[in-house]
Amino acid sequence: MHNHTASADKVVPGTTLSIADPGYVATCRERLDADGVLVLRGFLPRKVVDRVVAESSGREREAHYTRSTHNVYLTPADPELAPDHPFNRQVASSKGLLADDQIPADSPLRDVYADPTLRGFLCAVLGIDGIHPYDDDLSSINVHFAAAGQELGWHFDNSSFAVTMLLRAPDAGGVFEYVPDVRDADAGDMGFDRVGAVLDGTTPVATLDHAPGDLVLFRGRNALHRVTPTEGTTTRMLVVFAYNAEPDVGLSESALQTFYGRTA
Ligand SMILES: O=C(O)CCC(=O)C(=O)O
Ligand SMILES: [Fe+2]
Repeated sequence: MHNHTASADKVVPGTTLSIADPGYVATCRERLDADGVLVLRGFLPRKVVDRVVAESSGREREAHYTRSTHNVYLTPADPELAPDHPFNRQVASSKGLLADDQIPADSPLRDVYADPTLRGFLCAVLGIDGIHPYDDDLSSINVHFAAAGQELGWHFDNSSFAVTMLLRAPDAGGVFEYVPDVRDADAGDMGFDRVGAVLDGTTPVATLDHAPGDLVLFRGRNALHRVTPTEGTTTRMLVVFAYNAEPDVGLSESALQTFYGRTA
C-alpha cells in the first residue's frame, strides 16, 4: 500500500486546513463557483512530483501524438456558415499522451486518483453525489506532453469539470489562459461574439498561476481556454485525473481511437 498523500487527515500544505474540514471545503466551493477555477497549492509534495516526472519523462517516445485543427466547440464545421464565422474558425492543437494503462501500477498518481478523501472533497466542492473512474482502460489517468511548439488551441471542454496537476513547467510558454463565461452550454447560448473577440485577441484573458504539484479544478465547459505553445527544450508535463459523476461511463470506441490511436 503506497500512501504518498496521507489521506485521512490531509492538510493543505502551507496551511493548517484539511480537505476533509467542512469549513475549508465550503470556502473552496465558493471560490470554484465564483472563479470557475480552484488551485490547491503544493498538493503533491515536491519529492513525489520529482518521482512522477522521473518515471514518466523517459517515456515521451511511447506517448500517442495527435495534431489537429478544430473549432472551439470541438465539433465538425458547419458548411452553411462562412469559414470566418466563430463557429467555423479553426485553431491548432498538438500533444502527446500516455494513457491510463501506460501509468505504472505503483505510480503515486494512482494513489492520488483513488484517494477517498480527495474524492469526497471533489464531490463536495463540485456539488456531485458520486465520482467514478472511466469504464475503459485508457481514460482515467493521462499524462500529457507538450514539447517545443506544441499547444492546445482555444476550446471548451465537453465535461463540466477537469482535475489536473502540472508535473513539469517548460522554460517558457505552455501558459494556461482562460476567459470565463464565454458561452452557456445548458442554455444553448453559443457565445459567438465573445468567441470571435477572444480569437481576435481583443478580449483580456486570465492566466492560470500554477506550479508543479498544485492540484487544479477547472470548469471548462463554458470557459474558453487554451495552452500556449511550449518554448524551449523542457517538455511541459501535466496529469489529467478524469472522473465521471455517473458510474459505468466509458469513451466510445471512436473517441478512444481519436484520442489514443487504439481502443484497448
Ligand atoms: O494542459 C492543460 O493545462 C489543460 C488541458 C485541457 O484544457 C484539456 O485537456 O482539455
Ligand atoms: Fe480543456
